[in-house]
Amino acid sequence: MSLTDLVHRRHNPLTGRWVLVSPHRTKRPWLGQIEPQAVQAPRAHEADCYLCPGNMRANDEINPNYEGPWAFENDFPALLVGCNPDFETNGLFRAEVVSGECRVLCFSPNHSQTLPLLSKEQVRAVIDCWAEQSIELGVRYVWVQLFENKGAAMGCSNPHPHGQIWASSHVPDEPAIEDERQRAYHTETGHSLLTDVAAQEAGGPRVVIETPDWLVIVPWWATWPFETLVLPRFSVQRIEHLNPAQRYGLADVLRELTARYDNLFGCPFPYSMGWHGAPYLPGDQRHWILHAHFYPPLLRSATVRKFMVGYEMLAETQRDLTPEQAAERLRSVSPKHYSLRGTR
Ligand code: H2U
Ligand code: ZN
Repeated sequence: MSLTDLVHRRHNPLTGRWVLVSPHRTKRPWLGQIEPQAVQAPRAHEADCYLCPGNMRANDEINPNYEGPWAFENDFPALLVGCNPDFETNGLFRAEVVSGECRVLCFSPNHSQTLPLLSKEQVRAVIDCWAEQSIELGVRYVWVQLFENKGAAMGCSNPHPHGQIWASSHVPDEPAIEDERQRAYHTETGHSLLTDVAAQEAGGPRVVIETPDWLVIVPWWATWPFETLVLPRFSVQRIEHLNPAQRYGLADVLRELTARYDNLFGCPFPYSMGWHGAPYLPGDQRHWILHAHFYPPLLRSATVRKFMVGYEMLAETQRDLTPEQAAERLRSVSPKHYSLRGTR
């Protein structure tokens, strides 16, 4: 009997959490391929977009006529530089003061070009920008979170392709758990946890993209239906340590992954994605392996999403589609974006 026939739980070695898998529920008929939606394609420049070059932002500043990726200080930052630490906490109700900076990173001046529609050179420039920002902020902060929120379903109101960068004086919860788990695994085995995961996954049923340097998998422990993990097949701790060839390779992998996502339901696929590299703490960080998580909410079509509610909020996360089935679907769609069909 295989796991596909059994209700089971899978363990996430990166976080220690479990996910409940109920594969029998996917025996319901699959609605099949959904045609691309007839939505108005955005223009290359939108007069009312606060991220387009030459336009005005909420604080009356005018954006420069930038030509490549461009980062600016978020006008409504969630973190502030150097707060006054002089305050008291009491008993159970602990607190700690946090200092940080938030930036917005436009991937390109073109309002209509999401990651899969950018050229390899342009995505490489975004990777370079992520690396430069990490170097600069990593000098002052222990954690630099690079991320992209894409689509209204993920609370992103502006379709202009952009990400965010939040740097903080503390290591936030998710990376703190990953740090602890990777460190414990390294101490116990002498190996890096994610290097072992990549080695075990290569050529297997959860692979979506495999190149000599990179692996994209629907992880064994995925909680979102089409969640993926981007893993290097070499030891690297931070994005700024990637060499030029590894960056070019990664640019292609990101373009292909995001094109496959869009092709799945013929729509701009919403997701939150972000990079996890070693925290900027003193000492050996050999236990860390740089990786990116993609968390897309869609389940069955451009409009049917998974909600993390009820059992998920109160007990543990649950999924129907197995990670192997999700990987199979992502492999079965074209690596070429639907809007580029007919082009070379
Ligand atoms: P999303 O990626 O979640 O859509 O956020 C866009 C960010 O842009 C958001 O954090 C910032 C918001 O604070 N922003 C500016 O910095 N200036 C503006 O003029 C509007 C929005
Ligand atoms: Zn724009």
